[in-house]
Amino acid sequence: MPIRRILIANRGEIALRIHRAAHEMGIETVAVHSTADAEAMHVRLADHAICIGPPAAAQSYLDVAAIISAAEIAGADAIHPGYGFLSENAKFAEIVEAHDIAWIGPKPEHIRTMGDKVEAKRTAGALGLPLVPGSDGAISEIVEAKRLADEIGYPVIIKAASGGGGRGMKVCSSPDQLETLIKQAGNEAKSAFGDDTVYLEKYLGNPRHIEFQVFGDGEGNAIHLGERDCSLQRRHQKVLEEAPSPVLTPEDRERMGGIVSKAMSDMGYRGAGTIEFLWEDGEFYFIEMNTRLQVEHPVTEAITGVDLVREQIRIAEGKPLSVTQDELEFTGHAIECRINAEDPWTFAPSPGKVTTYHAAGGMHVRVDSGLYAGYSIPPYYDSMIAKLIVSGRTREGCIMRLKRALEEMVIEGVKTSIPLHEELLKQPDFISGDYSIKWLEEWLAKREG
Ligand code: MV4
Repeated sequence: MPIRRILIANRGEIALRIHRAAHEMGIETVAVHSTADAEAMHVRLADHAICIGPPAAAQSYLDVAAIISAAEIAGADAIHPGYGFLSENAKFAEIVEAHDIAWIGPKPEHIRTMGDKVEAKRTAGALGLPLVPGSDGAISEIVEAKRLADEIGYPVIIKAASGGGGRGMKVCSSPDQLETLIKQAGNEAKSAFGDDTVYLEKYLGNPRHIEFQVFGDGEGNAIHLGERDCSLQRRHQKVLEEAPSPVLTPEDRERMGGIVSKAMSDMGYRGAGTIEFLWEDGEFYFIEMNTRLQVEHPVTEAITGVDLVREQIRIAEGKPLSVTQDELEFTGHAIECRINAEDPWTFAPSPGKVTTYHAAGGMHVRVDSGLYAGYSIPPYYDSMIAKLIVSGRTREGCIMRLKRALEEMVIEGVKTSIPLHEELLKQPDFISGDYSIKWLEEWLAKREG
């Protein structure tokens, strides 16, 4: 069924990103917004706008009844959830579909499976993805956990089944701490997620975070769009992402890409997904799957030429994938810098009025942002205010262009992470591509000291 009017259940740059894809397809858009976002760019550009509540996300962007009502009132025939908020809420996806509104996202059952990290791992294993050695499912008995940890060797990591994104993890380096840490992890998981289920894995000391972008049509056809290296993170927040990963060969990509697309084909996956791996000593280990579009999707768009949001919308319309694996080519290199309204060194949030705004431009430079001069960044939401995505034929050329583009960006009135990115690009370890998930925090600690 062709889609005619999409309700965008999100805000900021991703709401704008979805609006742009929709308009390029001749589809109308409906923005929903909190009272704090009345002056936001996504509200200004959309064909229709509905205020759905007060600033607190729980009473606006997370309010299922308010969003469904807005869709009915506006006559939207589809909902795109963006990332965050309700994007990985299986119940919401079911409610949308029960209202005969097209859900621009994966099948609810797949969202649910991947949201439970124990179920996700079991499913991934059954589909042939390589796993981190660890417990086969949840830990039920301490003695069992002890035996397993002895077998795989310390250190081990205890993770919450409902966690994800690094929340509720405990590293354990000796048998005498194991029982305490399992109980602690269980208690913390119970109060944070209402679920005390935990599982155990071998702790990888110095891995990279490499994720594969996948797409399925829900009928057994699936492709991969290569990987992104997202190892540069601080407190589980990605800072800079690149594609391809500096450490993979085309053969590695083809081999892992083949494995992930076969897995998605076998499960009948629909829409966009990201399969996250830790990569250490040349081996991949599945950790989680995200059943949504990701913040860093533009680096994949830059090296493949595929509009991922357009692809999501086409699939929700019941159309086939617009490219075959054989037609896909990975060309050049792309890097994304996340620009946050925060102090570049203390990371303290810096909301407020943007007095001057000038976006970088030029060849192979893309800025995804809802900023404009005079806009007031509200204090209630995520601090990411812009993404700068630069591409080039080589990684070296891409880094040079990124430096130039960062020089051009002007955001005044609030503090931003631009100076952090400028310093980061000068670091020899970044330039050589020699960094793991630990590198950024170690570098920041050294700068302070
Ligand atoms: C791990 C790990 C080491 N060993 N699992 C953090 C977020 C969640 N997605 C999984 N995470 C990790 N799982 C094992 N067996 C280290 C991390 C981790 C991490 C992973 C990706 C990117 C940044 C990270 C920062 C700290 C820890």
